[in-house]
Amino acid sequence: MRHYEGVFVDGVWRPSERRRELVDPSNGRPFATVGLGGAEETNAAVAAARRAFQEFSETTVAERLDLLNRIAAAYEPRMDELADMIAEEMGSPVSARVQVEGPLAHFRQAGKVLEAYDFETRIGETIVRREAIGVCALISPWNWPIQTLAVKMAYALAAGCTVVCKPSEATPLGAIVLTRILHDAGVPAGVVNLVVGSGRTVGEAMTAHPDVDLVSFTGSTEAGARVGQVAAQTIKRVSLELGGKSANIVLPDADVAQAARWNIQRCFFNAGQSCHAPSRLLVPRTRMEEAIDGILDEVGRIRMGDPRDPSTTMGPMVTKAHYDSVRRYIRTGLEEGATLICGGLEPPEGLSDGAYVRPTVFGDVTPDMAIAREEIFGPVLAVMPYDDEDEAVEIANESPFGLAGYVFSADPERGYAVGRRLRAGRVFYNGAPANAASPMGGYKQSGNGREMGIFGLEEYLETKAVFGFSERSRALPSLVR
Ligand code: TXE
Repeated sequence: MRHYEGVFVDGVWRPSERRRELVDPSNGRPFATVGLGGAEETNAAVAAARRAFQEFSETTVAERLDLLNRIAAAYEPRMDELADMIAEEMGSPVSARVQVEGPLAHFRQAGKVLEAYDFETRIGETIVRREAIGVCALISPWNWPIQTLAVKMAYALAAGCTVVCKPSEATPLGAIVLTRILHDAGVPAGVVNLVVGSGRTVGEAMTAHPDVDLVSFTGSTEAGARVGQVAAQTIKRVSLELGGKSANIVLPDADVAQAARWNIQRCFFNAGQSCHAPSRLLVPRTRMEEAIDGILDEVGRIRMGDPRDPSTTMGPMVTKAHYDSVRRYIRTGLEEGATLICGGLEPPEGLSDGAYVRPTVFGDVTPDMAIAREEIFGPVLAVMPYDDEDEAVEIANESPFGLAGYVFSADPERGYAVGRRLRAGRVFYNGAPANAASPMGGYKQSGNGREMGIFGLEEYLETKAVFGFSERSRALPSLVR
């Protein structure tokens, strides 16, 4: 069994007595252990980040840009290794290349944003400066184990912040390798620190720490609410990217079967373990048959199996506990009286050792059902009929979440008009891809703040107004550039 150290402070890996066993979800077998940190290691990591902050926050844009470029160059050749690691620790198939290609795109994009960003602007005789906020705690989940952390790291470093990272204790290996890559790329000691540990101990110790200026958290709404409460004691800035129950409204003028096929691909990507998953498909009541044809056709193309096999398109759930939770929702859907279109509780053939759940689609789902309201975070889709556009928008917005929305229509004007009415942070028209420069974040209980692009950089910046410098009197060299 391999062993990994999980505590990296001030440029040094620290051995730890406490260990956690990591289990391969495709076969239930333990394959590695990881060293865990606690409150003491968290304090040491925050202290190292604080010491490093003064110098790092005064680096020039050109220096930080060079650093981001070196990180991207060091990361790129490691992508195959990282894809294998994600397959092993969380079960996302190696064919899901975006899990490892996304982080590269985000390191590069953060560099582009940094290069073009104006850290000083003017309001009359006032100079408005944007400065690095300070020491940041970056807390990430298991479902996109590298990307979620890489995005936070990229923009925090671009801003000139120093960081203490805590990946999910269920999937820490990607973060450990990422930290090694950053170290190899020349990130100075103390600028990036890592403490693997539980949310309750390490996560809360970071959040409560008076020397941490910002917490950027991605995870469940429950844990996000707790982060907000704990952080309030020290008035730190909190950026939250939380759960979703996103609706896809297929308008009557769309190719309904095609939209339903796309929905299956998108919703069941990463076995449904993505916060943006379109897990509610809203179809005109009179067009339901076309939708079901498209759904069954596309579900038939899914290849479940070993995530290391390049032909696999769907792997297991991340852990046995999560597998149990997803299956509880399937049972609830059956008890609530939804119609099972495909899937269900039966384990997929030949895969009973792993945490595999059949791709499951429920029809005749009504807005009051738990499977329509709660985030399941597995391969379970709720198909909901509607009678007119207003009703579709109402159903879509009738959710405590507001992360993403999807609209399919042959008419861009109509699609845009519906998109404007959705209470969600991102709206995708006709299945358009997102781009790395656009903001990501949610309305309502899907979170606070935005990641990525200019908006993502600004999360890590404080704003200072400096009065008394007219255009002419100011011959000061910029402190930033
Ligand atoms: O998440 P947690 P879990 C949703 C999804 C999933 C459910 C539970 O519905 O089924 O959450 O997953 C850290 N202070 N999402 O239990 O606990 C934790 O250690 C500080 C959606 O795995 O939220 C980990 O690093 N940190 C989501 C991270 O939070 C705390 C992605 C996420 O774990 C903490 C993941 C605390 N009090 C789950 N408690 C998305 N937005 O995509 C936990 N953590």
